[in-house]
Amino acid sequence: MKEQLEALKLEALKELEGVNDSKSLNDLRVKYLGKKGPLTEILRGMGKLSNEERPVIGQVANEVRAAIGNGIQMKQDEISQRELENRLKEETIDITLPGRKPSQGAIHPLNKVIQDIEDIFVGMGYTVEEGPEVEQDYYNFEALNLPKDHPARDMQDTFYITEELLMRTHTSPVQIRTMEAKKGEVPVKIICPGRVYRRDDDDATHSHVFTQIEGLVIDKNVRMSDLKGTLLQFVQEMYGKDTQIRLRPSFFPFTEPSAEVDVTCASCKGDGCRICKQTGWIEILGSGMVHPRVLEMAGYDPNEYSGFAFGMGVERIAMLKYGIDDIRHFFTNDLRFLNQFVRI
Ligand code: 2U9
Repeated sequence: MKEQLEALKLEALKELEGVNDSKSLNDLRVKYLGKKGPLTEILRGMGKLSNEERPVIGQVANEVRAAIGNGIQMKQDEISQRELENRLKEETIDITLPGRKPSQGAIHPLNKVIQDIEDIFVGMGYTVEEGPEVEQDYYNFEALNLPKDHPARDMQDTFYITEELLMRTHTSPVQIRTMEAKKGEVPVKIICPGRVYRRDDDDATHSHVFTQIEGLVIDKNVRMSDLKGTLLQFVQEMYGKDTQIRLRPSFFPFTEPSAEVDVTCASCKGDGCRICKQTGWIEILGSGMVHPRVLEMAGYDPNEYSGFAFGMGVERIAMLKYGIDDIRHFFTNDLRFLNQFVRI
């Protein structure tokens, strides 16, 4: 029986040499050490041995089982190590491959220009005020000296919601609301950015929705020269120190006197070109001294206080600054357009 056990050991260890994967190794374990294996069979027959033989054979059987078990364990370690190495080799990541560039967002050019204009006026001591886009007739028209029969109230020009409610046609109602809230207190020194709406057919230079920034200053002794100095400071910060302005007489119902403001053409430096229609000047602002009736309606005594106001279309300012030829580019969100402004 001892020889039988030794032979079994040799046979198992020999077969083990040829095993190279986990499944065959497990098959071998079942074959030699399993319940139906030869070793179990031999051990089961030990009862028939004499008392002298039993411990000797028992010891040999245990040694054989340990030897086969150890061999299997060593093989298992070897296979596991090899399988791990193979997996690591297959799963290696090529860190030299170039990565995918994440697309980067940016501030919309229109918002950038609004921020720039706000910064310039905040630097001059103004605060920024906002108000509703759906507005009452009183704030949009009546309080701005545009009485019921005024042509600017025409259904053709304004988006009416009801007889008394409309989409604001300018940001001036924000100034009226601010004056009302201050109850005659001075100074008023505000700019009001926001979207405004006009019934217009859209083309390269017109949009039925666009952005305005208006400004208002009210105090004692505010004069036309204050308006002119303020606007000169603004355009020189916006377009460069060598920019000049000129004021042309104009008419608005809410200002008297009123003036349109031109800047020297940055493209031709005043020589005349296609952009300034050969004049050397480009119109960018409307302005004037606040009409005494507007002051009075909002609670400011025109004999004690005066003020100036101005308004500009932000898209137009941005188009001139960046050489954009179509206002619709601001609203169509074409990435070929927007990507040009990622780093302005
Ligand atoms: C109050 C009093 C006066 C605001 C003004 C303009 C002149 C003006 C246009 C420029 C281009 C509108 O965007 S645009 O089409 N604006 O010409 N706006 S004075 O005057 C006010 C505002 C509020 C209480």
